[in-house]
Amino acid sequence: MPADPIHALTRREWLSASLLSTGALLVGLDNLPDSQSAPAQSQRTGAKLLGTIPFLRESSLPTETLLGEELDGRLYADLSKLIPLETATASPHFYVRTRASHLLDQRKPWSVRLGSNEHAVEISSEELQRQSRPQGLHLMECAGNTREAHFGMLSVADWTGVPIQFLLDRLPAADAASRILISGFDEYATASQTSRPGGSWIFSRPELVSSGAFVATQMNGEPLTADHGAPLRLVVPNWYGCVCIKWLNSISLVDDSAPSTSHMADFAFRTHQTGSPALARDFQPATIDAAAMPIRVEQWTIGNRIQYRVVGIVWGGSQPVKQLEIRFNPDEDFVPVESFHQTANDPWTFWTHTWAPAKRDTYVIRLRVAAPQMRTRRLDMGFYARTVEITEI
Ligand SMILES: Nc1nc2c(c(=O)[nH]1)N[C@H]1C(S)=C(S)[C@@H](COP(=O)(O)O)O[C@H]1N2
Ligand SMILES: [Mo]
Repeated sequence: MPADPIHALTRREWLSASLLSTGALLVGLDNLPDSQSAPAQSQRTGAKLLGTIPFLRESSLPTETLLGEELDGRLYADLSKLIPLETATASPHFYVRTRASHLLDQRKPWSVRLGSNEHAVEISSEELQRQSRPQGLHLMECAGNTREAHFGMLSVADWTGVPIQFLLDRLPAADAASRILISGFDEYATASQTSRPGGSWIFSRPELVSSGAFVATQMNGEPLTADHGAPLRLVVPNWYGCVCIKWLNSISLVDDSAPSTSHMADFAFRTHQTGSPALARDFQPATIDAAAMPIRVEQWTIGNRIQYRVVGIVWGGSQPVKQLEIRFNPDEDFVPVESFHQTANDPWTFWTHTWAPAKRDTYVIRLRVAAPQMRTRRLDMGFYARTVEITEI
């Protein structure tokens, strides 16, 4: 029997056991060769998955359930079910922040107005469908992705759409105008308890183009759903979701002294601006810093020994993280995450860490990136720390 049986599990043994425990069996089986015969218990090492330990101090709000309507509508993804074989979130489980307005008529033809004055032109959603190409897997995270939401305002989709340059090239020229205002349909039948209507953001042209922004027509090979912005939405890889304007209906030029939109003001704090800049040009790009969190703590048994395995994700930033460190409670030291290798910062990367808690206790699990030059503002403030209570060791 190996000294550290959980660690000695092959990747496939661990995956099959995790699949069984997370109820992801059905979605996972297709991708997992001969997993039908794979046991929740490893015959080779005798390690057996008992279940997962819930995170404490979060909320009792359900995940994967549509809550509320229109501007207050939400759906929190269930990150605890993620398995490394599935890089994209199934569309019905992709988080929702703001549901479609009851005033939106999905049957009417849709177009995007390019420009704002008498020279404005319209481009139809059919034309954009025709121009659409695969844009790859990209992660989206709401800037207001909180503990309350089990940090489930974070998902990945395989997108199809049209690079933003295609639309910028068709914008009628406007004197002295240097910034780009992108807006969506935002009229609602009911008043919101939490948000102001007005999904729009102002970008500089280089920011938009260099981020790889595109107008999405499909996610995961299907047309966008109403709640995800049908028929058209903006996607800006590596920027917070608040800039990914849904129900996109207008792109226009504004001048360099254009005031910030109300939507920008609402998200100023959550996108780490200094105060709430009055002018759009004083906004820093709303990019996502490198971040990491545990998504599940698995409890295993081998013979009469209990062991734990922490499973997590890393995302955001502008380049891959080389070394990730984990700490269980402030009085312990950060140690390198045992199994972690990141080759691309978008969409997300899975990591695992075997853990033998020294005593029965409540533990706060924190991650940090071992690279002082990398900006990790949310990790630094413990934003994604998660708490578990260990009652068996
Ligand atoms: N028109 C419009 N677009 C919008 C919003 C909005 O309120 N109105 N919310 C934004 C926010 S805050 C986020 S996080 C993303 C969420 O996209 P999703 O619901 O498809 O996950 O949409 C963005 N696009
Ligand atoms: Mo958001």
